[in-house]
Amino acid sequence: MTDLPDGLRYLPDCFDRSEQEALVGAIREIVADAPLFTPAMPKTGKEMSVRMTNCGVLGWVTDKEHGYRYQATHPATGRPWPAIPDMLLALWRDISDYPHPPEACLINFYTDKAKMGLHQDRDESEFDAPVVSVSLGDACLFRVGGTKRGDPTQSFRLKSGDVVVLGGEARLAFHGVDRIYPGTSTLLKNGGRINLTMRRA
Ligand code: AKG
Repeated sequence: MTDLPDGLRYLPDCFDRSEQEALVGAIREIVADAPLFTPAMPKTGKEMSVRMTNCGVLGWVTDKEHGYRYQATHPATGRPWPAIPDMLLALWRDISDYPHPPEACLINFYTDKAKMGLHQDRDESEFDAPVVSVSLGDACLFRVGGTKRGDPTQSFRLKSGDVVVLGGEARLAFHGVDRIYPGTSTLLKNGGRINLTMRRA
């Protein structure tokens, strides 16, 4: 890994194995209440390869008709999102350098074949708070560039328990997930990767 963009922090091994197991337990409870759904791109309706859900007072959703947005309820159940687990709120307090708690925590589930194209997180109403992202389960190849789509990018591997912070000048950096490395973690019984992304909405 060469020079990371200013404002991007890579914090390897933030959560040890027992903490990762506790987080997975908390996520299982969230998913029981707010089931994973398949998001679809605005206008085309093309389905994304990840499945997702949320916790927090707001959740990020997308569908063909209404596009990218935050809303207070699950698109299928109509219920409010479950609360963000305390362990994640504690992480935010420790590392975000932001005085208010996150409003949203997006939960992405990647199977072996899933990926996420290069994009900016810019559906939020303010960009002064960072995006704090936790990886669990199989490792992935994470790509990050600059704030313009054509800027050079670099890729590095994220493994279970790692945290990435996109703040400051990197808050609007393009980023994505090129691939999952199957069989690189025993944390999730059936394999795959979970990404948790806390944001102010
Ligand atoms: C997003 O949800 O906006 C992401 O970029 C997720 C990145 C990841 O899975 O590490």
